[in-house]
Amino acid sequence: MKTVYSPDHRFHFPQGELSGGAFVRPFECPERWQYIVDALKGSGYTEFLNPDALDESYLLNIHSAGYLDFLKTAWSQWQQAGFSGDALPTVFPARRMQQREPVDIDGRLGYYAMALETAITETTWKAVYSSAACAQTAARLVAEGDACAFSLCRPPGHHAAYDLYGGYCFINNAAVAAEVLLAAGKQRVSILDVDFHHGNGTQDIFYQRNDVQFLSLHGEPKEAFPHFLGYADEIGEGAGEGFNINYPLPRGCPYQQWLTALDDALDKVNQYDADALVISLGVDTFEKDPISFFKLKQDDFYDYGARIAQLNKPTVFVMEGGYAVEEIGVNTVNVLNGFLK
Ligand code: 7XA
Ligand code: ZN
Repeated sequence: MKTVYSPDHRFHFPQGELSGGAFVRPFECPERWQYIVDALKGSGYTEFLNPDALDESYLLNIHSAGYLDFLKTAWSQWQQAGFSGDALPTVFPARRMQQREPVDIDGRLGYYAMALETAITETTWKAVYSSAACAQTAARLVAEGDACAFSLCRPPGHHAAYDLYGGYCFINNAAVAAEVLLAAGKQRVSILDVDFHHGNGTQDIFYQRNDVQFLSLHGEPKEAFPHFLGYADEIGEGAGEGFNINYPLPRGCPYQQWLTALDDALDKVNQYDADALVISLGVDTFEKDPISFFKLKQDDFYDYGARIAQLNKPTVFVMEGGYAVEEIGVNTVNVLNGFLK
């Protein structure tokens, strides 16, 4: 399996994140990438490549033009407004308020944000661009005949919706991969999201479509971020009805219970007859993850990687979350090793 990665991920590293009332070092930090690379190399992976230049037309299929313009210009507008720290939203278009894009940068940040832990820095766009480019190239490899590929995306993407950023995400990398596969001739792509958090952005982007099936196993929204999406009764709309499948799972969820949901999701991918698979691979389901509440152990990652392989579909793995930093490499590589066994 080839890994597509970029050193440009380092261009995104905000000064801090608001968490539990304190401004803390971001959980989504650059060492995550290095631990994964080290674990891949330590486990015998030898094929690493940098991404092709990003074809931005893929982005316009999944994000609004206004949102993309915002991501590219937010920092300079923030700086021109006289601010020097990282750009963070402070005001949101909440219930009974207008959903119109303001001109002022404070207003624009709140208009496009779904949460305020995610800062934009001077060089964030460079990292975001490289992350999406990794997903594009990994999907190209699979579209051209590789059985599988791993896109080591950083920052992650599955919370990024049509016109919203947050949860450490800006461009939806899994959606980029799906679009590349469809453009290359695949008819039906399943995106299986095994990150602890609901992939609200991916759901949003494909909610009315039937060429992409979205399945997500995640902490139930009553208790877990992103809180406002991810319920089982969200099944898709219009042409997309029946193609969005959520598995909200309780606090303390052990592997056997998680696996029951996974097996059901794998059956549904088969019923859909997907001709390609994108895995939104977050390993924050790990029992020691500092911001999540499932109980998966290191060996469980290997086991479920092997189960995903039984689908026997061309597969693109796209990195999402995982914050038990010292174990993130082992857990990620366990999934890939299980898949390749
Ligand atoms: O999959 N998504 C993540 O791992 C990011 C979750 C962000 C949680 C922030 C809670 N304040
Ligand atoms: Zn997550």
